[in-house]
Amino acid sequence: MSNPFGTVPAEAILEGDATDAYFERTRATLEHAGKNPHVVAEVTADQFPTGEFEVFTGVKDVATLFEGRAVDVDALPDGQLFDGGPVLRIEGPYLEFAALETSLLGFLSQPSGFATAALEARLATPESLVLSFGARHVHPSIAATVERAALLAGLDGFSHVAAGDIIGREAGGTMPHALMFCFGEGNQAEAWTAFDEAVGEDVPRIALVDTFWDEKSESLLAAETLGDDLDGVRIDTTGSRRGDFRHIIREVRWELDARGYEDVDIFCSGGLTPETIRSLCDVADGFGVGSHITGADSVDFSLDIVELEGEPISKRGKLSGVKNVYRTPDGGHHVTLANRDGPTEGESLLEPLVRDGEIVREFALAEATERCLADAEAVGFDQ
Ligand code: PCP
Repeated sequence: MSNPFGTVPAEAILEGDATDAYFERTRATLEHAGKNPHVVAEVTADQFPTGEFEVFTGVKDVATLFEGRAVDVDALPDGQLFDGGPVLRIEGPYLEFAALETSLLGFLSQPSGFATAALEARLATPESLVLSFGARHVHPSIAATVERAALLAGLDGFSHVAAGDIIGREAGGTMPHALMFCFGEGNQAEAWTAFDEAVGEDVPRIALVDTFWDEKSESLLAAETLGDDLDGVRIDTTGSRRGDFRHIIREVRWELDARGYEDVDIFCSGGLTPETIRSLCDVADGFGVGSHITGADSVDFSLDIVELEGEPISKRGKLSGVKNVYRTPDGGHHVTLANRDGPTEGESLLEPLVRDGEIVREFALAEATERCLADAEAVGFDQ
């Protein structure tokens, strides 16, 4: 299949060609020496619990990567939080998976970063509508990865259409500034009326009200134009014009209320962070969040061999031996050697993912979201 955008095709990932060159040298060297040791390797970000929790996701893609490989893989459940110790464990002949390390870590690192940032936005305002608007900031080939991570962390919706097809949820959205430009300054009412006439009834009537005039004027015009049909206004005031954004929103609310438009909601977008969301959530009804999620740091996962032919081994600074991780009722995350007892009442978190090349887990997004939000509460996820 042609690949006009220069992205690495799925076939190359599955075949292990999406790898770092030194793994190819490793294969050549081990084959030359007649070695292919039986190992256990673990993926970790931090060895010991740090108290700084992050969301684990990307595991569905990892399962696909390992399907058909003669290895066993255990991993945290999708959406589980962690702050140290292994999140994933592989056991088998090293050459069965050596070349997969690069893709394996990539499948986990970036989505886990997206989901952690999305959880921060979610918990900044648990009761408000929060939507993922950031697909435009990433390569389109990973838009569904962004949107799935956002939903996993409990966001209410997302904007990217093709991502929706992949995830099985419909994308949401109303109008960009481009639509307003096409009608021109002074013709905002015409634009909103045409929108109201053109789009399906299931699409909320949210008028974009910061394009040409001040937010108060355009909001009142939208309310007068669409009347009871208007569900809300969106304010995306650019940073250079923002001044006191909270004051602008309160002023719009006041003026809408003063004219009887109490049912018109106010939505905000543009450069929002958990901090700004927290500062606005008592005056705005919903938020579109993009760059806070898409600009999240990837989780710094690495893969290390911890057991060689049944004997513990490790690089300096890493912990040898096969480990288990546990969640205790007080929200603790505990790391122990797998051949020792875990903490009293500890729930063991690593679960079978692949057994001798067969995927032995199902991946339901709703279940992962429920787990993520419950675990965030259990561990006291600190934004
Ligand atoms: C919104 C905003 C940001 C987009 C969404 C993502 O776009 O202006 O560019 O939010 P972020 O700042 O959190 O990443 P629209 O107002 O829909 O964009 P446009 O001006 O292109 O119409």
